[in-house]
Amino acid sequence: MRTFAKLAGAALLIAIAVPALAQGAGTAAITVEQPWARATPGGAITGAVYMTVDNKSGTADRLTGASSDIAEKVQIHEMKVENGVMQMREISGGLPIPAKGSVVLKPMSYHVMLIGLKKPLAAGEKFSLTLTFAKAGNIAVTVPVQAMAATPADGGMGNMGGMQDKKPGGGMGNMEMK
Ligand SMILES: [Cu+2]
Repeated sequence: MRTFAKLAGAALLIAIAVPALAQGAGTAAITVEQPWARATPGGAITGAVYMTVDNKSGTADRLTGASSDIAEKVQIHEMKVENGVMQMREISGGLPIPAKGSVVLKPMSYHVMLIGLKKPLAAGEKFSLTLTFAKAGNIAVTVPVQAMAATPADGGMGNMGGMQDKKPGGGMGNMEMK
């Protein structure tokens, strides 16, 4: 029994400590935990931000929008398979955050879309993002940028650039012997 009591005590401590460690932000009702963005390749004009939104209140809320100095426009997006093709689009009416529940924004799922990036997102940098909730109002979060390898979803993107290196007329095939 003593071991169990110890474990329960430890679990309680972790539960208390985690919100403080996770760079959370927000009101008593809504907290935003572990926000992060994926680094973007040079020239990219869009980026995505992920996080966990926790609602401790007994009232449902909605994430209706966001803004940031680093992008011209910020939208709340979802990914959906339509006609066998994965597509993303803005969630009309905002992303519902259930009462006493949480919603995870993650790659291939809900995300905050940065449109018109003013500069690429570089790993190790941070930027601020203001989230707007229907009931909780504005919540500002600091978003750390993680390396592109954070998820394998982008694997293969690098190949596309390489294919355009073959200029017509360039290369050995053009050398003619006279
Ligand atoms: Cu998107």
